[in-house]
Amino acid sequence: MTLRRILTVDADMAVLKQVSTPVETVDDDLRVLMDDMLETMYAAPGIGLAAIQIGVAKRVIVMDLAKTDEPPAPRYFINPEILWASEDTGPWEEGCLSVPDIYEDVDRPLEVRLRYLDYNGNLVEEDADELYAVCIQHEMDHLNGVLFIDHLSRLKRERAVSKVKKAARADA
Ligand code: GNR
Ligand code: NI
Repeated sequence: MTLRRILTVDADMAVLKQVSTPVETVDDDLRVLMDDMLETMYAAPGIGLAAIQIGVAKRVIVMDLAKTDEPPAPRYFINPEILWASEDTGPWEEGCLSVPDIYEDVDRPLEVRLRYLDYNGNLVEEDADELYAVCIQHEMDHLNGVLFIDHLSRLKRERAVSKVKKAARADA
C-alpha cells in the first residue's frame, strides 16, 4: 500500500473544488486506490477521506468510525447517493484534513438514507445518523467540490483559509 499526500486549501484549492466523476467499474485498480486512501486516512489520522483529497477525481470515499478501543471497521463508498434526508438538522463540530486545524460547527440533516456500491461492487442501502450521517455528508460534499468551510459565513471561511495559509508558510 502507498501513502498519498493529502491536498490542502492553501496550495490545492483548484483541485479540491473539482466535481468528481462516477466510477464505471469496481475492479482491482479501484480497490488499490481505496486501500491507499484508507492507509492515508489512518496515518493522518482521520475518520473519512474522499478520493479528491489525494487528487483523484472519482466518486470514492473511505471511512472508519470505530473508537480507539474498538477494532478497525473500514467502510468504502463508491458512487454514493443520498436517497432521503431528514427535515431535522443540527450542528456538529467538523474538521477536515484538507483544512488542517480548523474546527467549526456545521448544520446538516441529522439522518440520511444512502445508496452506494461497496468494496466488492455490491449495492447497499442503509440509514445513517449521528457521526455517520455527519461524516458521509461531509465526504459527499467533497465529491461535489464542496468543503465544510463553504457552509460557514464568508468571513469565517476566509479567516479559515488565511489561517491554513499562514500555518503552511510557517512550516516551510
Ligand atoms: O477526520 C475527519 N473528522 C471529521 C470530524 C467531523 C466531521 C467530519 C470529519 S471528516 C474528517 C476527515 C476529512 O477531511 N474527510 O474529508
Ligand atoms: Ni474533509
